[in-house]
Amino acid sequence: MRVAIVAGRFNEQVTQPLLAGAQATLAEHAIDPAAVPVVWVPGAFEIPLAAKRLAESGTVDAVICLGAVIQGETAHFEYVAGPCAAGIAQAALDTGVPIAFGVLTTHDLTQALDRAGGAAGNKGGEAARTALEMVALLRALPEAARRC
Ligand code: INI
Repeated sequence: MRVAIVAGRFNEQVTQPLLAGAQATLAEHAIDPAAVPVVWVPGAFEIPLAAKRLAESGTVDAVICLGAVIQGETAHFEYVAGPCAAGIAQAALDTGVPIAFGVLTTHDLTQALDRAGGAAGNKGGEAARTALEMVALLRALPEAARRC
């Protein structure tokens, strides 16, 4: 299983623990995190393009995207979070490669930290699990369809 991670540097105090969560989950599934490339981009807005490049490179079975978009006092949040989510979904559909959405969109930093290894778990780990599940699912689909 060849996996790559794209992570946003913006709100790095959140994205670093998301990355640790994703790497821990990969290790639990016998994937050596040291062999998994981590591509850092400036912020969540840049994640879809990097994820798409990786997905279309033919070198990975799945991409895990990690970011943290935290609502501020301006509308910037909406202009970053929406395109990030839509871009990741589009990249997966365009390439046929599973791209997991481990990008937090929260009202404040506390909510984000809660979901990056705090009280509400680690969404980076969840995104890694999702990526692995989707790879297995897509591999099994042709056989499942033949049996229909
Ligand atoms: N990027 C984030 O990843 N999270 C944010 O909360 C955020 N806010 O709020 O501004 C953010 N902005 C930067 C953006 O992702 C781009 O890097 C920037 O606009 C340059 O294209």
